[in-house]
Amino acid sequence: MPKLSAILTLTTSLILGIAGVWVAYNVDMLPVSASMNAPVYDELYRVLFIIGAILFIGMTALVIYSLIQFRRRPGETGDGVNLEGNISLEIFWTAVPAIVVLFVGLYSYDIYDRMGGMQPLMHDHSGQMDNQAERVWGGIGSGPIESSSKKNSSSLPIELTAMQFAFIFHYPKGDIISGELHVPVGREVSLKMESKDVIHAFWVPQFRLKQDVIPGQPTILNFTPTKAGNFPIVCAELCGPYHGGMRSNVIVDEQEDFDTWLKENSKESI
Ligand SMILES: [Cu+2]
Repeated sequence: MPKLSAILTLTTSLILGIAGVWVAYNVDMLPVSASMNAPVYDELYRVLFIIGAILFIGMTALVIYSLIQFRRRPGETGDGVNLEGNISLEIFWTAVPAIVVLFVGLYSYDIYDRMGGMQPLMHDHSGQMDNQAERVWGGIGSGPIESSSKKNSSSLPIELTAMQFAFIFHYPKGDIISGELHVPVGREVSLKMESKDVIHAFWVPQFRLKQDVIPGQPTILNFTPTKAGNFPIVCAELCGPYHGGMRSNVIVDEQEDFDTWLKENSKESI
């Protein structure tokens, strides 16, 4: 016959687990997901939310229970019970957080890798461009525009210059300069980013993407938008007194609308 306390612990854990999962699947605090990268990020977020919800509900319930159960009763004036410690309890509450933190660490690494975070941003240690960067960016800036458009690449190359306090986008194809980022839906964009002054950060919450923009060291950020719409670009690095106003927009268009925009703004067509 199992002890009553064991049954109680098991039942409480089960209820807590179910409550945690329910909260994580029913409380939606994230903005719409608009890039191929977003579902991967959201998966990690959900797992962290489950763990957080279990801890929050469990601890709050325990605090409320203790407040009521162990309150001072009328007439009680003595000290509390003298507790000497409990070795197995110490081991248990050290091991459980250790396992949870280790799991979260390894799982986050896996998610970051699946999001492409472990690929070199542009150059490897010897200063060479990695294959993908070379494929997209190899011919740009060093030759006529035709040579880049002929390259067998499906990525759309766009250059981003960040400065206090603006984002400027340059499209090598068509030589377009824009204060807003226009991209077609469903096509990979390769953003080559460099800062003119201090460190800024390119952040689009709906894409679940945030990447530092660094002076003197170009970084490449690849992403594929999956939803047409207008999303904010926010500078996420405190970069000076007007950092809070350093914002822009990314306009994700259907392919035809994007082609029209490209044609209307292209210097080559004039
Ligand atoms: Cu900034």
